[in-house]
Amino acid sequence: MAEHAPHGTVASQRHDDILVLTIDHPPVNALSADVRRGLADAICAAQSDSGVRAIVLTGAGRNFIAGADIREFGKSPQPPALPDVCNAIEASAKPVIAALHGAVLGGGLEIALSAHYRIALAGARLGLPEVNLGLLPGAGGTQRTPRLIGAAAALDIMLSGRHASAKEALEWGLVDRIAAEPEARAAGIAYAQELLRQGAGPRPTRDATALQDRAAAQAAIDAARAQLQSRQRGLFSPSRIVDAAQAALDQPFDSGLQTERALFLQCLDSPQRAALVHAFFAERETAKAPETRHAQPRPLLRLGVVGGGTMGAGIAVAMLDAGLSVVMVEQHEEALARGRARVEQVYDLLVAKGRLDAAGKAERMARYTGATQYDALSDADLIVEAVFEDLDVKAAVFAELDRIAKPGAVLATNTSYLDVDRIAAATSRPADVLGLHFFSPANIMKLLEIVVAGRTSPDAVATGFELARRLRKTPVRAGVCDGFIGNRILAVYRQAADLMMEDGASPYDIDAAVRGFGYPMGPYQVADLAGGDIGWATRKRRAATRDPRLRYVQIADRLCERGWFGQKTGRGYYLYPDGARTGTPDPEVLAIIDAERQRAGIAPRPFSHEEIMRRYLAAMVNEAANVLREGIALRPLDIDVVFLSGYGFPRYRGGPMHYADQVGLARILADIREFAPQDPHFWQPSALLIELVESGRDFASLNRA
Ligand code: 3H9
Repeated sequence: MAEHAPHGTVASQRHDDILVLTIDHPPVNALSADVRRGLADAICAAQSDSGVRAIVLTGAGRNFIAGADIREFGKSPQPPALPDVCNAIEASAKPVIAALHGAVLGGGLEIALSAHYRIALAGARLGLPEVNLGLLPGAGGTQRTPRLIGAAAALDIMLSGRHASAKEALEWGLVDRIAAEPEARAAGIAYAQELLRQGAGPRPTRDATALQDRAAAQAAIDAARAQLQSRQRGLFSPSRIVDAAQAALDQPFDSGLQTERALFLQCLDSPQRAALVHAFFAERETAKAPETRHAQPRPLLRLGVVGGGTMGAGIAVAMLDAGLSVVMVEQHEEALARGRARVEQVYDLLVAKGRLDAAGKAERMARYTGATQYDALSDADLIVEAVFEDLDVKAAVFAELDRIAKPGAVLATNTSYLDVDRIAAATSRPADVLGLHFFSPANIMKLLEIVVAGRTSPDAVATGFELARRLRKTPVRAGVCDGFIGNRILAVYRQAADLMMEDGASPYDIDAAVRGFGYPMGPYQVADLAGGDIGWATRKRRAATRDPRLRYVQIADRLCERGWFGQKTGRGYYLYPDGARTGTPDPEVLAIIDAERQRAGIAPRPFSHEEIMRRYLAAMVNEAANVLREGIALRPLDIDVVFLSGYGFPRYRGGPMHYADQVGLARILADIREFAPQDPHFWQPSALLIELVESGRDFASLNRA
């Protein structure tokens, strides 16, 4: 066995007549310029080394290669380009074997496809996730994949961006075999030795023949194109992916590569690519709150949930799914039985859909315990209270928790609005208290606002982030205020929508404009889905303390007074005849709105979709700037992640702060000043927005600060 001098991030090592090239570029072996150069040099050198008969490519650490280095996008490109490295690998006169483990993604899979043979460990995950970043596979992936596995499977993997298992990859023919060995390097060497014994030579993927049935391939491409409109609404790169697949069918390999390059560069330059890459890094950045750098999380073995309602049950399911043990406490047996039934219902549905088997359900339920006494929580490491949203009720629960919880237990309140400092004050240990704002359904929604109160200790905060990591949630640190980051900003842009509705826009126009921007639903569809009664109760509770200078739009109250709470009552802003899930516009609602306008003395005026969105987003961005200025959110990217993962903001626009930077903060400020004369109290520009515009800065500059 001979050691060669390592090529920077690519180490070469001889194993008899096999050259093993190991990409060693933590954390994920991304294909940065150094790695590309190292690979290209080593492949080139191997060609003239008479002692080398075969080459094995493998990755050090947990992954083969996670793809191109995303941090290089938007910077000036450094040679060699990845497509050239791939071509050099494929052109090798000596057989190249890719030995795959962990993540084999994007450019990483494209490297593997340029090799002549592929062997994968059983746990490898293979994918072309470029679409999630607004891109297409740009190093031959769109040309080699269909030639190797056919157009239908190639389009599936390229358009979904999903990670396929080694087993699925084998079925498709994306890999040649699954290794018996536990380690990729050894598996690669053994496979190379076997190939050499058989006298196997290079087998370029460009010559693969899975597109030979042209009619079948064309049918798959046509079907994918037909689905673009419904499945990939508003996105730029999916249609380019289909174009590239068409080129794979129509053009010789080398011109197909050129077409792919041109399409890739279009995607690379698109604002969607910039927004999606921003979202990718922002989601990783939010997990790094100051407390997580300096404090250690406390142990998290036994968890408790107080309350078996929709939220409590959803939180329990999220914990059980993460392999944790949960004790649920309810006031009495009946309520507890309902809580348990809610948990079971979730699993029964999954079993019915074939996504979970009976054993999986039993295994989860075995970690669930119910109790009607708080004492059952005495050895819990972390307890989440999820009872009725009322300060007094919650304070009473916390007084009980204070009595029974063991020293050091983290006490969390799942509240969407309430003052966590006051809840903490109900205990003798406010340092252990924090807010964990889950979103409904709690076992599905990714966002978790971690609300840090005035006296919460850093290690309690770190424990909240650790819980989020275990539950696979996207955590965002928030400070205490009414509604924290998300709901506080939501209240303001919802108010902007209500004002427009009273001034002349119909709820259907507003919803259509918001959907047109890329949201899955408009605000009135969301209201109907959530149920109008909850908001109505809150409004009644707050009536006495409402700022009299703010215009109060009463339309929602008129609907609620009629018992029109949305989908669950068959009508709200929309009609839902016979339990329909999609609503139809309701002329009676329009008549009620008209009557309200008359009562308020407003002559309705028309609103274009463009104006609706300008107002909706200006209100959102302005309040977000206030939230930042007050330190409720630490950075603009935290706000972006809240809206992307919890409020349906279109991901390809990067979140409200990224979007505002794209539009230009000066323009947003000008909009607010233009709207202000009609409603000066509502449209008050945030001091931070003014400051940024005057100093020529953007929100992104605060992410770097
Ligand atoms: C592409 O390949 C284009 C080509 O077709 C054509 C080119 C011409 N680059 O997620 P984690 C960082 S496009 C740079 O927390 P996990 C990440 O930011 C690419 N950095 O770990 C984080 O840094 P930090 C197609 C990257 O174990 C750290 O690594 N590929 C990249 O939960 C750990 O990441 C993809 O889209 C990268 N490519 O998950 C795959 N990837 O510690 C993107 C990660 O400073 N990556 N980082 O915060 C992933 O999906 C996940 O990171 C992965 C690991 C599954 C690999």
